[in-house]
Parts: sequence; structure tokens; C-alpha cells
Amino acid sequence: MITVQEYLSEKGCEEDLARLICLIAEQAGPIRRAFISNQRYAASLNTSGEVQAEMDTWSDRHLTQQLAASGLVSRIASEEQDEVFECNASFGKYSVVMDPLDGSSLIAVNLAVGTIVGIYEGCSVLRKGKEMKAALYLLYGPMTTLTLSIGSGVALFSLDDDGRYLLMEDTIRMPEGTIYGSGGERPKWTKKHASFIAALEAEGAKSRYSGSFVADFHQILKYGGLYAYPAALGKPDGKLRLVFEAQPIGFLAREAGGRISNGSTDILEIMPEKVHQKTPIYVGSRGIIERLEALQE
Ligand code: AHM
Ligand code: MG
Repeated sequence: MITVQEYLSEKGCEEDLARLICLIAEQAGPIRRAFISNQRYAASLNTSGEVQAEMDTWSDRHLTQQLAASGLVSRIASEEQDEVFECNASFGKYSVVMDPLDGSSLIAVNLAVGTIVGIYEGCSVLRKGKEMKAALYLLYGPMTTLTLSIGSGVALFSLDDDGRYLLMEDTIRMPEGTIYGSGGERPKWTKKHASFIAALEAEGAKSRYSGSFVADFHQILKYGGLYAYPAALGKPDGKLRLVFEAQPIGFLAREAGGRISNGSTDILEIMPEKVHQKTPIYVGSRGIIERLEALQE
């Protein structure tokens, strides 16, 4: 079996980047162990105005401490922090963008949640997603898995009892599939979104949506189809965040042969204006995203 360390070395990944990726992946252990004693909601809101779960703040603090102590990172932009965190090691080679615990409203019902991370070289966190050096997510489901891209395809690893991430799939390719999941309230969907979903349903597409972006995307990565969190009446930018969620997941989708779009433009080509910027998201099989983009408003 090939470990993530061996995979990274075989791929010629630079040593510091490999160390950073492995350090982040190792935090799945402490994060998983923290779930049991952090089940409630915290008394705080994040910058997007959402109530934070205790696990949101725990994971954010934990990952920030680990990254700051690594000497590898100069800046961290987190969904759970108002401001960009400046590490003492301002000479750190990389910057990290992260959603420390995505899908946290599902912790209470024990559904799969995850950690989403994007890594840039240099000290800026406001970059086009296509400039990422690496993107990954940890998925805390029946197994703990690491889905990773360093810009040469997407690999999937599973954490074993000895704390090793073992390679399960070397080069994931996202097929043209028929699963779809869409967030937002149906009566508030735009006309374009509603008619696109109706067209997919008429063709036999099957709805599967849990409310955890990372878990819902993972099945699209494997089976193909569409994940959407669209613009809606009164919410032209949708719900999800460009920097912490859309860019890393979009990078992984593209590396697997899929696409990410805001409905008209490739999200990986968009330069963020602010860290907590939101964006409508359509991510999935290339053909489906291209069809959507070709539709008129
Ligand atoms: P979170 O990062 O605070 O968990 O919020 C984002 C989550 C996504 O994981 C998920 O796709 C979406 O919000 C679900 O929203 P909704 O409950 O509106 O379907
Ligand atoms: Mg999230």
C-alpha cells in the first residue's frame, strides 16, 4: 500500500508543501476525537452571520495553532475568523484558506462533515483559484478520507488505525453522471436554475443532498452529476464562500476533469475582492456545467 508521504514524493511534490499537506491531514485524528465533547452550538456568529457550532470554533482554533506553529505558513484565511490571521512566521512559504468544519449543522445528527483547505504559495490569500498549489478535503464519514490534488490529478486516501493515509485511488476522473443536489429554497430559486433542475429531473436525474458541501461534492466527484448552491431571490450571491469553499473544491473538480462555475463564469478564473465573498456555485461533470453556462437568463 502506498502512503500519502510516498505518493507525494513519487509525484515530486516539494518537501515543504508535502510537510504542510501531511500536517493538515494528521489533524483529522484530533478533530474526530473532539466531536464527542463539542456537540453544541457556540454563542457566536461567524462573519457570514451564521451561528457557529462548538466544533467550528474548536477546529478553527486547533488548525490555526498547528499551521501557525509549523513555520510553513504566513497567512491563514478561515471561514470562522473575521480577519486574515497573520502567523508570526510571516516568512512562511505558503498561505492557507480553509473551512475548518464544513457542514457543521449536521454534527448533531451524525452525518458526514469535513475540512476544506486550499494552499497558495506566497503570502496572499486573495488569489484566483487556478493559482492554487494544492487543495484537499478531509471527510469524516464511516471512514476518514483525504481527497487531494497538487495539480496533477486527484488522489483519494483512507486513514488506517495506525494513523497512515493509504492510497485508495490514484487518478479519480469525474464521470458524466445523473445525481444532483441543490441548496436553497425552491420557491426562491431563479427561473434559470429552476428550469435547469427541471430539465435534469425530466432526463431521470436523481436528487441526493445532505447539506454538507464536502460530502455532497464527494459523491459527485465519484459518481458524476451536479452540486449547486444557486443565486436566489434576495440572495444574488447564494450562500457558499468563494475563497474557503468554492476555490478549493473547484480546483479538485477541475483536476478530476469536472468544472466549477458561478452560472456563467469559471469560478477558478475569478479574482476575489474580499475574503468572505460569497458566490453561487455549480460544480460537477463538465458536460452538465457547460450546458448550464450555455443557457440564457
Ligand atoms: P458551513 O460551512 O457553515 O457548514 O455552511 C455551509 C454549508 C454547506 O456545507 C452546505 O452545502 C450548505 O451550507 C447547506 O446549506 P442549507 O442548509 O441551506 O442546505
Ligand atoms: Mg462550509
